[in-house]
Amino acid sequence: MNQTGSRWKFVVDWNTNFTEFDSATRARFETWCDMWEQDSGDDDLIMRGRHADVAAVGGPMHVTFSNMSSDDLDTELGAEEIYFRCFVRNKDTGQQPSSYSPRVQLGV
Ligand SMILES: [Ca+2]
Ligand SMILES: [Ca+2]
Repeated sequence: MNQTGSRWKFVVDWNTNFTEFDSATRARFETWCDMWEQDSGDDDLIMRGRHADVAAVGGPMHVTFSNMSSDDLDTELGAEEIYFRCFVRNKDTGQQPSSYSPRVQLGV
């Protein structure tokens, strides 16, 4: 994560894992990460990530959210608790397990 003036850039490094069954069935998969801000009630969805088709081989993924403005990130008074939720969706079955990043606190 870095900041230039009121512009922010976030890089999400995560990993995908597939079973031998996933690979063997030649199912089609897509991945994406959404950016959220945590609240005590409903969290704020800051930005949806782009979907990308992937093969069922697994490995490290890098997703970049660049040129985010402080206004986009500012959902409340005080610090913002930003996290990412990343998905792998089986386009044939519709199953979409997901995982959450740690939260980072920002003053925007
Ligand atoms: Ca919050
Ligand atoms: Ca909020």
